[in-house]
Amino acid sequence: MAERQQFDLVIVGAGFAGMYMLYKAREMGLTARVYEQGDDVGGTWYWNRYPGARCDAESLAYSYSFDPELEQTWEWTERYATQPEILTYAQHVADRYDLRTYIHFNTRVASAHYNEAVNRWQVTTDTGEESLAHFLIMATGCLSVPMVPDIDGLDSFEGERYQASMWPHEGVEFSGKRVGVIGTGSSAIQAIPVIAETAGDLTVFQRTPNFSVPAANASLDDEWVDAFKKNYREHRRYHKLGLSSGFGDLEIEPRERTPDAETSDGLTDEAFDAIFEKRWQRGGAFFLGGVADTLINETTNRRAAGFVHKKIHEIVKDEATAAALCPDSHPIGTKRICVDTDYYTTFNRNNVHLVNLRENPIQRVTPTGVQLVDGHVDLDMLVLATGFDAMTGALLAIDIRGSNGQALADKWAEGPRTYLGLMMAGFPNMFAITGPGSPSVLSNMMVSIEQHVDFIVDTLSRMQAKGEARVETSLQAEDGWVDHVNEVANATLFPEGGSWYLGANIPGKPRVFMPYAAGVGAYREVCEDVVANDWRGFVFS
Ligand code: NA7
Repeated sequence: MAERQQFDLVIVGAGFAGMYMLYKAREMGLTARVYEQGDDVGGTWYWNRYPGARCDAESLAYSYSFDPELEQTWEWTERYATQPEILTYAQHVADRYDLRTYIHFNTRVASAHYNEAVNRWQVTTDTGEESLAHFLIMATGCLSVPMVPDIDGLDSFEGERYQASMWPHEGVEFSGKRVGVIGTGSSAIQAIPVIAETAGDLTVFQRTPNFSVPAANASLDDEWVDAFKKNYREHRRYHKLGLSSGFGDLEIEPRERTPDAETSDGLTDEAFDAIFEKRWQRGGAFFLGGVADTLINETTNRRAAGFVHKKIHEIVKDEATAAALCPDSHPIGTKRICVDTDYYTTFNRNNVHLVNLRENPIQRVTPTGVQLVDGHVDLDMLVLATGFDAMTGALLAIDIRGSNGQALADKWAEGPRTYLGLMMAGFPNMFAITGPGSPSVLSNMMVSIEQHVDFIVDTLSRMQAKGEARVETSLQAEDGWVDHVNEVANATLFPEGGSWYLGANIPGKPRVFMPYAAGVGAYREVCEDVVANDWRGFVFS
């Protein structure tokens, strides 16, 4: 057996979570090793290089806040940053803080077993490395395990085949080709308009239509950015504390993003539409926040959905295509709302066709295309934009065992259970960054990542100060938190969405609403209260 290297921390993943954790660990004088599957930093922004990939949170908000100098000197060029620009930013951060020295790339963690006798995590990798870590930090991302659909004959396809989230680094040529895209989630909705520009012919295979709102993306104006940056600290404060789930604010003056109305009750159709029209024009996922109870009140939700349906019918010329693009099987916002550039108008192009799989399902993929119940679509290229095994997929892909050899997969057989999304009872000294049970994917991930890392750092500092060697959460605290997360979710329309938030996109995955739906401000208050009460729910020894 190879000699085990010893570290204070082993961090799994070198995306934005792993990089910030590493930075803070170094600042504390701790030894750390990061293992990363890719050959560079960036996590989700390293892998997701499909055409049109960009963030759906605004660039000035979707960035680290920990170093005021970094945020002042880095220059974003567009309201919503493209994947290449975000990746360049991640690389810049790695260089600026000299992080690469501590990261082993092209290395996948295979197992992590807690050894009670020595109070250490034994970590093994697919490259044969073995290490012993006092703390294990899972920075594995919420959307990092691609979902490959179980469609008959998929492997028989003889044309080019790509998964949106595993896009080739050298790029892909569409011109003149007959391209098929399966899926109409955020990835597809970003990719379809770009592919359509050069493809000879594009067929979109849609099972469930999604709600999408215009991004109103634009180049950032230098003067505007300078004015915004004068108040950057104050903007960040709103992102962290506000109702806005940590997303950005287009305006120069920092302020809380508030809804235009508390409820749709008593609003005339004209007044209701005026609220949403303003937000439609302004662009972005803020659209949904027009009326405060959109995700709670069925009537408000139905009216907001109706507004988008009207927009789709106004934009898409072919009546049958417009009708097929209108989502009618889930409340708006209960699947992640998409933010697009020219998605609906793309269906007015002569080279773009929509196949409504609900009426004409896929029977199988053939060597030359897709066989539908009614007809065969000949293809040169097939793009799978079919999503991810979200939130738990990456954690469960590693053989993680806690006290008494308990496997995380067994503990989570009925769905994920955590305290605050940070720790799991029976898994001492192991933290998950943006784990299930925290705001994570319902928030600006940067805000949530920084908050979790800061919480972990505070916990480690406390342990250093008190000479404590082990921290875990109690079953009681975990049970209470799981009940609370469910209670919050059940007070909303989210559970009706049939989304990946619930695990509903993965056959056999337990249906549990995984993120914490109370918002980043409320969640931060809970965490601060936990710390103020001597880390209530955590047990130190
Ligand atoms: P999503 O949002 O999970 O979308 C996946 C899409 O793929 C969705 O339209 C699915 O339809 C479709 N899908 C999945 N399996 C199939 C099969 N077998 N046949 C036809 N269609 C299928 O993933 P994205 O990557 O777009 O976005 C994920 C997040 O990344 C996004 O929210 C942003 O946060 C970034 P379904 O709805 O299941 O009928």
